[in-house]
Amino acid sequence: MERVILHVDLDAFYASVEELRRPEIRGKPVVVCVYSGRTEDSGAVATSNYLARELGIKSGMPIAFAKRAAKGKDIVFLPVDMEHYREVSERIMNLLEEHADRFQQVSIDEAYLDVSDGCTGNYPCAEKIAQEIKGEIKEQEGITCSVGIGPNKYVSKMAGKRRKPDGLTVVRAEEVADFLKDLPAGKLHGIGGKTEEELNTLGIKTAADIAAYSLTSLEKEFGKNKAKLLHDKALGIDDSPVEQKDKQQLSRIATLKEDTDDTDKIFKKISELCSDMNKKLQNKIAFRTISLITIDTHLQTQTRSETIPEADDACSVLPSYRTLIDRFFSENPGKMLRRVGIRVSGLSYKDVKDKKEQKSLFDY
Ligand code: DGT
Ligand code: CA
Repeated sequence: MERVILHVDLDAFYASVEELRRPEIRGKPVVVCVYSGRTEDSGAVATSNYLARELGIKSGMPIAFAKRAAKGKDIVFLPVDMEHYREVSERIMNLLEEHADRFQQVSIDEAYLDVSDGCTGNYPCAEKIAQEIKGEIKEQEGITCSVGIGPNKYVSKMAGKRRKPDGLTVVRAEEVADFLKDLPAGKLHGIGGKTEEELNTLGIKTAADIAAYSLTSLEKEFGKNKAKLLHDKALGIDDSPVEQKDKQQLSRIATLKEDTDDTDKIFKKISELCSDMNKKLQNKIAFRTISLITIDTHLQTQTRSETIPEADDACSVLPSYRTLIDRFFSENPGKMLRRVGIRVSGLSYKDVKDKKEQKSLFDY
């Protein structure tokens, strides 16, 4: 069966999410930072939006460097809010999973979708799915993504990198060699800077150069395994499957009717979320840890967790949620909440005979 794989990567993820919830910063360069707290500017840039990238501000850069590049310009610096990004990510991943025969999340904002069952060797069919996905993410979450489509995971990833942001790039099996040939070795996913330097000293610069170099000669330089890996990267060969994995946690979040510090109203919302969570658990997934997620009127997210004896009914632990709510307000007197959520983690999957049945758990 000729496989067709999609790679989906959200554009400038943390920055896009911040722009969405803070209309006042839209249209400005935005830099999202992990502040270490040692001094005012110590820490690193997690990501920047495309306007900030034009000023040379990129992921991993020390915040102090970024501030220097930003001097005199109207740029927004924000701290990371991981809890919020995870929440958005989880909703998007659930949406993506519904479009795939097999689904593999690889990071907070990246996933592979194997659509081969419905679209065997049929690229227009896969392209239609990609368009649907882009439309749904834009409509439901207000952000863009870039999609690559190819005959395997590696080619789909490389295709997705070709056009960003909001890109869609299709590389059919017969186009792979041509698509890769002029790329510098270091741009091939999985080949690092050090290997690129070693290749360059052998006069090997591009994917085509690697492909033209005999495997035996490469083996002499790099050993058997790495030589094969380099050849595969240059030729676009990748047999690895899209691996459907069990989820590690499940959550449900909702907006309260009005901002409130009334614990009864909050508890009522939590009870509704527990019933909703049970539809997903179906008595087939047990959990060991519960968390209360609170988002206040200043958009600050906090999480409080408790480890419990294993349970499979989210409503059976409501008394523990009541305690967590009381704890939140005793530690945050005067705060008003806008949104609340629950999370269960430390999951174990019971009586799930095969992956197909497991997938149906998430299909409702
Ligand atoms: P893109 O995909 O080039 O449009 O931009 P991003 O921002 O989505 O970058 P990506 O896909 O490499 O990473 C996804 C998120 O992961 C990104 O929004 C922030 C976080 N991230 C990436 N690199 C770093 C890093 O070096 N440090 C930290 N703390 N976070 C990072
Ligand atoms: Ca991304």
